Amino acid sequence: MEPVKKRLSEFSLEAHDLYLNRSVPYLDEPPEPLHFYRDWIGPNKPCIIRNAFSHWPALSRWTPEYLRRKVGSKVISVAVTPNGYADAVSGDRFVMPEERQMSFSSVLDVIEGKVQQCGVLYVQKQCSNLLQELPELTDDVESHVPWMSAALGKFPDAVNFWLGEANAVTSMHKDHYENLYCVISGEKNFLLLPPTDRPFIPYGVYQPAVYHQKDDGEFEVVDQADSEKVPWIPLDPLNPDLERYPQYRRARPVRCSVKAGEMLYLPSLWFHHVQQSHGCIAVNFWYDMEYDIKYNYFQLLESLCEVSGLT
Ligand SMILES: O=C(O)CCC(=O)C(=O)O
Repeated sequence: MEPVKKRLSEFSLEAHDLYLNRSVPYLDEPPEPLHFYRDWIGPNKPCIIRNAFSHWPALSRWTPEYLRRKVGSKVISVAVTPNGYADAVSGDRFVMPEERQMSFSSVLDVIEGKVQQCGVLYVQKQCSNLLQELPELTDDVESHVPWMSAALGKFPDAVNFWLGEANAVTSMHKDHYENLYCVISGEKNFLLLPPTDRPFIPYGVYQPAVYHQKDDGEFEVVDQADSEKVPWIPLDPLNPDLERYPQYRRARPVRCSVKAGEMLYLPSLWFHHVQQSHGCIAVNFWYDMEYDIKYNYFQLLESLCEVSGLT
């Protein structure tokens, strides 16, 4: 193995041996801001925090009946796909969902099995959709997480609302956000990989396209001819094609299940793949990462992967 490649692989193994946990640890109460910065944000390690939002009315209020009453008539953006995979590689395309405007109650009709729908629905628009599209629900949660805002010295960039069917999957990717992911009802299953496993994670560059459901219910894939190609991870970590991507054998994914009332701290630049129980509801907070500290470090890792041909 060439020296840079070899060193990158060793670096990843050392990170696992020296400071990463084999499973995601639990904290039993919300932390002090300084302690959280020192123990989790700085070292960039995930953890699950219990009792961090037990005071939110949403935990007991957000039943289908309450949501229908409060926001049933609101029109919201819903991602619709034939197979549950929005923003994912399919063949030689990076395919995004059809973004459909639907009333909240018609989404609930599908989730509750009252109406059959061809295609998979996921309310997942990541533009602070809780504040933008469902402001009537904000009194049931908080607009930020006070100890996180204190630790980082800023408010979140986005507060997102998630509600989806069991087969709605989020394909593996990473974000430049410190993510506090709160499950209100149901369960989310995360598969996580640290940024130091980057040498084992394949990337390709794909023509972007969007799904479109035709009048007969069938989906077609429509190329976005004018858009630039998108770098994305073609590998499905649930069923990795190791013949094609043998380097993934060396990756060490960590799985965790985040249950109602629990909050996952998902550090910036960690790769994640997400599944959920049917009708799971979650709210998450994206705090922009600190570019000068973490970003430069992981950007260097990215550049080394590129020069050594590990893309
Ligand atoms: O809940 C999901 O399906 C995806 C969450 C995610 O990717 C994120 O919060 O960055």
